[in-house]
Amino acid sequence: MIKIGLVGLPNIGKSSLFYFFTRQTEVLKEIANYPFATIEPNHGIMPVPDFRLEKLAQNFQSGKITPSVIEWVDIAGLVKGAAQGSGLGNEFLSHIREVDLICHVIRCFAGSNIEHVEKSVNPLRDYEIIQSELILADLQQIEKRKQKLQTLQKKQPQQTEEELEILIYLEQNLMNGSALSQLKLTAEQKKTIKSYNLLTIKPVIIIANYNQGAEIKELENYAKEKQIYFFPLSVKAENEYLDLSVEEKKELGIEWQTANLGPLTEKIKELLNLKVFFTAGPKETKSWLASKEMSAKQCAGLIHSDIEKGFAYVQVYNYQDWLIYPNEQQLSEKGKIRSKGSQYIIQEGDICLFLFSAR
Ligand SMILES: Nc1nc2c(ncn2[C@@H]2O[C@H](COP(=O)(O)OP(=O)(O)O)[C@@H](O)[C@H]2O)c(=O)[nH]1
Ligand SMILES: [Mg+2]
Repeated sequence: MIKIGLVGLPNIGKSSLFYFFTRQTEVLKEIANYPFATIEPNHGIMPVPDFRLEKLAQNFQSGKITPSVIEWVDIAGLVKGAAQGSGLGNEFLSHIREVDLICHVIRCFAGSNIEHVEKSVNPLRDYEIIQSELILADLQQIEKRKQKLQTLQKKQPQQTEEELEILIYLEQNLMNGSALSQLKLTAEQKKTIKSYNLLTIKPVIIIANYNQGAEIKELENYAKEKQIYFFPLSVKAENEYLDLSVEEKKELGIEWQTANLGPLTEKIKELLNLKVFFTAGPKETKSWLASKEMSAKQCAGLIHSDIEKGFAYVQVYNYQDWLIYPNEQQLSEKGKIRSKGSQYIIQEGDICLFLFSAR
């Protein structure tokens, strides 16, 4: 399952955001106005919104709708000096190593009643504090590997040379303050450095926790310049009005406080190179998240290992075609239903029926 880590300073709304995404009530006791209310990471899942799912389920009169899910990880706050171990920094940084994508959560809301570890609200400064700690942690990791290779160098000069060159290249960029995700690395280079489990190589998004009137422009412009996806959200208000409908919110004049998670999850899909395919029928309509390059047989394995093992073929048509020819007879007449073998690469929006022999 795809894991996304909520990363930021202490006491800025990470656990509140985790609750908004996952509705996991156990975290409520950790939403508190003091730093480090969260120590152990919280894990929870969120359904990926997809308007196509509802439409398909209606068509098939499905008894059940099951959206695909992603996992959010609420990680303890980092402080200045985390990479040197301040505030249990090393432990918290190690929790970030386990996620696929880093979601920087930045406090933009004003209000002196909520303690700020840096004593003032300054979104861009806070982002840079966290980013520096991630860069420092990567530099340490690279230094360790370099030392190891340098001792090996005398014995195996050829094997170590190429890797050392990559390490020096990464090191230089980190020392200039660049995250490794900003570099264009070849597939070969990526493979070499995969085992170091670096932090700044992970894709990044920013969530600005703001309220009405909060100053977010500077951070937003910075994100734009660096081509980092920027998503403003008013976490506290969202949680307060969680159960209100849009109409009820309109009556209260707070309809602006409904975050549309569609664009956010679309961006996550794009950054992690994911696609969605569907299985649909009267019993259940489901959406599935898979890596873009996954074949029909591999996708079948996401559903059940037996379907992968006994894979015969997949009967497939695409959602876009279904919109134009909304029943199987028309689809079939137009040649839009195809039978594909195990190596077929499932496409975004494919509606699949996997056929397999039970063994
Ligand atoms: N005024 C205001 N307070 C917030 C907002 N988001 C979170 N808080 C408060 O900030 C404190 C810390 O929130 P929490 O979610 O525990 O932050 P974490 O330490 O980053 O996990 C709690 O008292 C929250 O109620 C917000 O958007 N506005
Ligand atoms: Mg917390």
